Amino acid sequence: MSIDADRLWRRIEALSKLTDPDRPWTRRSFRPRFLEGREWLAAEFRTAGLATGIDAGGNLVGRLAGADPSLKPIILGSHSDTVPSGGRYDGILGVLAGLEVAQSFIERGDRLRHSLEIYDFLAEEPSEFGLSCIGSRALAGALTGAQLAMTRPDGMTLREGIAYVGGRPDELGSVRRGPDSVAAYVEVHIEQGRVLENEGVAIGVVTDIVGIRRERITITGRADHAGATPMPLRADALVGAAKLIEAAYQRASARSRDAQPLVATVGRIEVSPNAANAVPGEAVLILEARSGDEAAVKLFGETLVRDLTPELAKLRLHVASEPISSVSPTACAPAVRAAIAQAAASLGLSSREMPSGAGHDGMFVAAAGPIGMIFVPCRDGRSHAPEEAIEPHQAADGARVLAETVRLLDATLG
Ligand code: HGY
Ligand code: MN
Ligand code: MN
Repeated sequence: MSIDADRLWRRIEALSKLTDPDRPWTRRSFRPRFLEGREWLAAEFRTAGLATGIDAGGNLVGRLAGADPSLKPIILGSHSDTVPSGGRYDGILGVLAGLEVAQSFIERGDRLRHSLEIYDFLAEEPSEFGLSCIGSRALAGALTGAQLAMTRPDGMTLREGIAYVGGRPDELGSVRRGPDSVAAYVEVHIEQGRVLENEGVAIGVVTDIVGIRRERITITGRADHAGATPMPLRADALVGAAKLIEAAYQRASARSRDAQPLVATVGRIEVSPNAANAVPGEAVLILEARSGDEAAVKLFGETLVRDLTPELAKLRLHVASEPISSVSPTACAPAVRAAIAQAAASLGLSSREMPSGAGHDGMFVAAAGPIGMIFVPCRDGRSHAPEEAIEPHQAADGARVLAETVRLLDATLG
């Protein structure tokens, strides 16, 4: 099953040019640049011969009808939105590899039994509304009214955001795929870590996706004059935040050799008044914990805040936490894993099983059917950074394994 590796790489390069020029590579969901990327993608989907449209959840979907309409679809895809100053391949590779596979089947005249659907899922990265995986949550029927009412700093609600990208938030029921309604979902993604590159292995067969919990922690002190306020009288919220961040770092580091390590990150913090000559009165940070150990993820933030509260109280600080999102660890299906491993072997590519420390849309698509993920190495494991890089042959390897996996699943699945 051949694919056109040059066309795949040309498309990756072309999409990466649609970026905020001052922050390569940036295409934030629900922003004009994202819509530019969507317009380009939809045109490529149509050129490839796919019946293309935006579903009510704001996902771009290209569909190739199968020979047996009674069968459930095989879904491919990923996401085209990025983190700020992110990479050119995180998500983009999966959407364009899916497109390449579909187009290759069409050009070869290979009629699959199952229909093939290629998704660009809306807003897989944490959006300005605070929530990630918007489009795949919609597919799983997992978007709540409270989430649709979430706002971003300019006041737009997520409901309005979905409409802005062409979705129909009042018709989300039409997007939902019930349990066992999808034959299989397979996503190609860069590893975003160093294992494959360090071991010189071409393909990662993902076993499971870690659980992820995000919460907003607000530390409240008192804004004061930075010069006239003696140290013993201060209630400096940023000092409290620093203690909490350090404790989170130490506690997670102590677990880095566990069978199921836990990682914790505070990647986002807002300080007010945020002035060089004012004692910070408030610090709002987003704490994220991830692990294959669901209980550990659930408890991490809770115990951290509980344990730090007395120490922060001595600094005249109050600390409160509110949950933002929580996703359980997600297993990849043995049948899909086996097909990926068989596909890699038939192409003479080395492979190894491995967990995903990154989150993906498959966490939600799993509600509708069996999922699998194909990892390819990325240079020095870098991702969510402009340095993110892969080689053309690695993109081609991922697409070839995807094509062969689709062929195997199409032949074996009911
Ligand atoms: O955050 C993640 O793990 C993914 O890259 N969105
Ligand atoms: Mn990402
Ligand atoms: Mn991604």
